[in-house]
Order: sequence, then structure tokens, then C-alpha cells
Amino acid sequence: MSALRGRVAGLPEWDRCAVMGVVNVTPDSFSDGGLWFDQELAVKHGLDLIAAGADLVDVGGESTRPGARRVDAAEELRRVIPVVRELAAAGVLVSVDTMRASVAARAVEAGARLVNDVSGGLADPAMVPMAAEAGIPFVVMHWRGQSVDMNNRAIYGDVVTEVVDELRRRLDEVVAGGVDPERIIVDPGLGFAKNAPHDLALMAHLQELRALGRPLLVAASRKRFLGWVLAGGKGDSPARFPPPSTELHAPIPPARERDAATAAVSAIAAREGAWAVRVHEVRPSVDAVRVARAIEEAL
Ligand code: PMM
Repeated sequence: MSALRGRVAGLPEWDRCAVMGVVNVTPDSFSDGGLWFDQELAVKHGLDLIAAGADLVDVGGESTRPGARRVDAAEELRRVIPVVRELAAAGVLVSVDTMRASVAARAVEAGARLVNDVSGGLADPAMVPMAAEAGIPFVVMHWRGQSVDMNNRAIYGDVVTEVVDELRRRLDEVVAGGVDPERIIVDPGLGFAKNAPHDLALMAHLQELRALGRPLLVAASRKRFLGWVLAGGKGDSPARFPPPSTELHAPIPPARERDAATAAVSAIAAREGAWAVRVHEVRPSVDAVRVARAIEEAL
């Protein structure tokens, strides 16, 4: 099965697509901002996600929703480090979601075993050297710039080719910067400088992302493209920004009403050989990846 999903050196090997639960220690994330802002609640939420079947949890202190402004490093550290430390001490496999090398380094000291940088090391020039030096598994996500104006960068001729090419270039740069290729995970960055038809095209071509040769993380949870689909958006819509709302026949459901759609994506991603899915509501995706695994076994 590892041939299907690939292996990440330094992390456990699961016999199915892994499920990463999200712990956003932020007041303003798009789907759960403010819910786990208190540190004790954030730790409890992480433990609850593990009890619900998550294989690892991703702790972040900075929202990357479209339009979000950066928080300063001191505040990000204050939010993230105690939560990472407590969860790691409780035996939880912790990933840290940060674009800052200083935060990643402190999180690794506090017990994090994976660095999830949505900028793939582009936001902070110290990140790749830090990941190389620490020998820590590292997520390289497709990213075209900070969230504050990323929607303006959702311009593609052929989104699949361009995302794959840009990710390949980034992968090469990160390896040239000293990160062990066996420790790298790639991620198409759904919703980051992408509109709904772009995200759907990437989901339709996960094999081209798998062909990059590294384990694939798919983070679709509650994202805009799912709201757009649930309101009637079509997979063959022209990729314009904003997506063509004239095609919609129902109101776009709020983020918290997109968990069944998220689980559907988890099942598809797992069948396509994703290494992990990153989700807010863990249980439905755990069920989805188990079903996908059972179907694989029946092949
Ligand atoms: N999306 C968000 C945050 N972190 N990390 C990775 N690797 N990939 C993503 O697509 C991604 C991410 C968006 O915010 P959320 O925490 O509210 O889902």
C-alpha cells in the first residue's frame, strides 16, 4: 500500500490514507475561528480529534483565509507553542501549521513532528534551512503569495499543469536547500489563489499531483469550492473569479454545513492515493478513508 500513498521518512506508516485533524488557535479562521482560541479548549479539542480517530493533529495560530492579515511572531508563538507542547506530551502526533521558521523551530522543540508551511518555505527564507537542519518532515503546498490578496493571483491558463509545474519547481528548490526529499509531502493548496472550478479541476487530476512522486496531502475541509458545489456550481464551469454565481440555484451553505461534502472528498482523495486528508470534523473522514481502504482490499 505504501506504493500507492508513498512513505514519509520520520513519520509512522498507516495502512490507509491518514486523517489530520485541524486545531486552529485563532480568533478568525474561516470555518472555526474563535472556537478553540483558548489554549485549554484547543488542547481538549486536539485530544477529542484523536479520540474521534484522527491520526495526527495540525496546530495553527494564524488564519490563512482569503483576505487575512498576518499576526506577529510573538502572538503566533503565544498561541501555538503551549498547545503543541501539551498535545505532544499527551502522546499526540502533532503537526505545526506555520509560515515562520521561528515558530516552526520552537514547535519542533516543543514536540511537533511535522512542519506544515502553506507557503512551502516561500514566506520566510529561514524556513527551508530550519527544516533541513532539524531533519523534520515538511509540507510543500502550492502557494502564490499571502492570503491578503491571493484571490487576485487565481489566474491560470491550465490550472493543473501550472500547479504541478510550480510545485515541482518548489520541490526542487526545497531539496536544493537541504531538505531530505524522503521527508517532503506535497499539497495542491485548494482555495489558495484558486477559485472553485480551479479546485475541482485539481481534484479531478490528483494522479498528476501524485506523479510528482511524493506523498500527497489534500486539505479540502469546508472550503469555498464545496459551498459553491452544494449551491449548484458545476465542475465544468469556466474558471473565473469570482466563480459564476449566476449558475447557483441555492444559497451557499456556511462552512460548518460542509462536513458531509468534506467526507466525500476524503473518500475520493483516499481512493486516488492521497497520503492524508486534513479536516476539521474528523469522524466522517475517518469512516470515508476506512471505506476507501476496504474497497482497495477488495480489488
Ligand atoms: N488550508 C488551510 C490551512 N492550512 N495547510 C495545508 N497543508 N493545506 C491547506 O490547504 C491548508 C492548510 C486553510 O485554513 P483552515 O485551517 O481553516 O482549513
